Amino acid sequence: MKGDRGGDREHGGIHFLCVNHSEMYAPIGVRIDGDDMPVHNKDVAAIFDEFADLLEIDDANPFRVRAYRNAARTVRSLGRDLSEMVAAGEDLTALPGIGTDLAAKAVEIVQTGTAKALQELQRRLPTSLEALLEIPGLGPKRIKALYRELGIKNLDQLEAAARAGRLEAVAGFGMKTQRHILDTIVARRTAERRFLLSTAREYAEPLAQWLRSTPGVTDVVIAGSYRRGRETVGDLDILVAARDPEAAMNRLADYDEVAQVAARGGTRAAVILACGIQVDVRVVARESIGAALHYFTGSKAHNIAVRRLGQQRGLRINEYGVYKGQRRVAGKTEASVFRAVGLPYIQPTLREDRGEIDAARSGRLPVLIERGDLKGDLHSHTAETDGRADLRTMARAAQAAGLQYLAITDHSRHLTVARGLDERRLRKQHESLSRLNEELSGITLLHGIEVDILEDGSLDLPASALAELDLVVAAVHGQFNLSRTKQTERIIRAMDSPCFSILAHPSGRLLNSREPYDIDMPRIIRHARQRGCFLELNAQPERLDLSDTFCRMARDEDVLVAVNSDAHAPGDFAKLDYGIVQAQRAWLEKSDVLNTRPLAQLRKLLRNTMAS
Ligand code: DGT
Ligand code: CA
Ligand code: CA
Repeated sequence: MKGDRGGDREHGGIHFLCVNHSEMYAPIGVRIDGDDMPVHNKDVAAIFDEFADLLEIDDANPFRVRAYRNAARTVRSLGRDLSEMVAAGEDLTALPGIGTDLAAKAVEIVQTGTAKALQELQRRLPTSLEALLEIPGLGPKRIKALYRELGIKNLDQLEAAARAGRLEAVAGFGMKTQRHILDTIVARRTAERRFLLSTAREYAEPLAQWLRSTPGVTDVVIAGSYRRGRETVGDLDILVAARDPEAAMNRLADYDEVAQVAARGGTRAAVILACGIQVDVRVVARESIGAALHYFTGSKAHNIAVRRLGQQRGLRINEYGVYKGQRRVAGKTEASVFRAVGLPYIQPTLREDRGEIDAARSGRLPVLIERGDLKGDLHSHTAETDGRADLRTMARAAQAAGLQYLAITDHSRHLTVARGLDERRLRKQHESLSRLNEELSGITLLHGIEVDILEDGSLDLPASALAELDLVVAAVHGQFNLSRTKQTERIIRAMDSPCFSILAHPSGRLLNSREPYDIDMPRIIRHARQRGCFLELNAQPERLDLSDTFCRMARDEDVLVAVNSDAHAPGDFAKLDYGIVQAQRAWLEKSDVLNTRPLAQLRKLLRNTMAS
């Protein structure tokens, strides 16, 4: 914010929300015939995935199915705009896994928003089948079985069949699966729709940039839960400081991706973007932007607590300013609002009424970790398993992201879908990695593994093989539905293995699609402290696991947290930003995070987790 230099910049702010991403996210100029919506990489990838799903339901050749899935992954992690490449006439077959046929389809999708072959497939199969794919545990194979054997074509029929107990008759479906499917359908129906922070960002930043380019607009800030860095966002709240509100409103209505103007007044509007996100826009006068920003950043609970403090001082606080009687005493900057109630500036990531006001009052606000504090990353993959790039490329990308060390932690053999490593391949990787380390300067590779925690809590590789490594990252990748006791015991037993450094994505949740598994997380956190091992905060925007509350619990129990990218591609180190925002929401300081340690110190801490 230009007008608020005394505000979040000075105090650190949320790193990624302050960076100017206009180049990366500027709206693109490609137009679809008869429609004005640009096609994003995400849309192309979704169509490739849809191809794969439908082909699989249709019993197509598995190699064809896999080709589409690989293409979807390539497009998703491309890091460049496919539509720009098409517009520039670049050769798409140069991309990994994209042959002539897929390249032609990609061009067709970019230019028309769809593919003829897909429409043919859709005509052949009931389209409502696709909605079934949204139910966790229902893959194309099972959907095919339901369709062929019970004639189930849509969610309603699936729900009815599950209620009547008819699913059990189909091979591969037990009572538990049936119960699970029913629960999920009901939960979906009632859950309000929220968007991942990363998805919100993809749409919010170009819109903000668009509004910024309106003559007379001096400031545009995305407030609300987005600015607080919540893992999911219900809607976007954008504040615009402008001389001419009317011009700003017209500009908003002209935006490419506005699908519907739900409400419009002189200084406020609510629009719905094509992707389904609602955006509330408010135009405010420049002198009250601070007060508006504080108000619309929230959270509501935080606002109420601040207002109460104001009342004790005889102050009235609203979105226009802070008032003593008729006189306005603050509101030009956010910092001035806090000052008026006797508080230092509180960063947006802390504003949840979770103790930040007391901490501010007594001068005990945490000095929050920032992206620049990270010295390394302790969880990443290469093409040896399910990553996209080789050791050297990943090392260079980590270095370019400002890191000094990177742990390579590919999957272990049990995870066959990822071509997990057995002892022999692990040893071979160790040799390549050691050789590469001699050659590299400015970045050091550590050798680890993301080893599967098996159902009984043992690790997927023997201690003798693991003991050769610098660290062991361990994770649950299956049997998500064990009872709470069994699941908790499983993880605790794993932690007690001779080599166990970090528990990766501890709850297993996938935001908006998979619930965390049922475990006693406080007990796991306490056990980690006794064992002297660490917990991960996985920075993938659909994981952000540990959650902010458990992450804060780990801090309170003195368990160091590793903020890891879980990178599968060179571009993935950018995701560390999301992990940092989540860490801030958990009140973490630099000293609470394992991978802020210089390499020598880190090695010592890791060595203590490994059998000697
Ligand atoms: P969301 O959209 O569900 O992810 O969460 P928020 O926090 O963005 O909530 P939203 O969009 O309903 O409102 C944006 C901000 O406006 C909210 O964080 C605080 C402020 N606000 C909204 N309603 C009230 C209210 O009734 N009282 C106060 N004090 N503030 C409010
Ligand atoms: Ca909101
Ligand atoms: Ca709102």
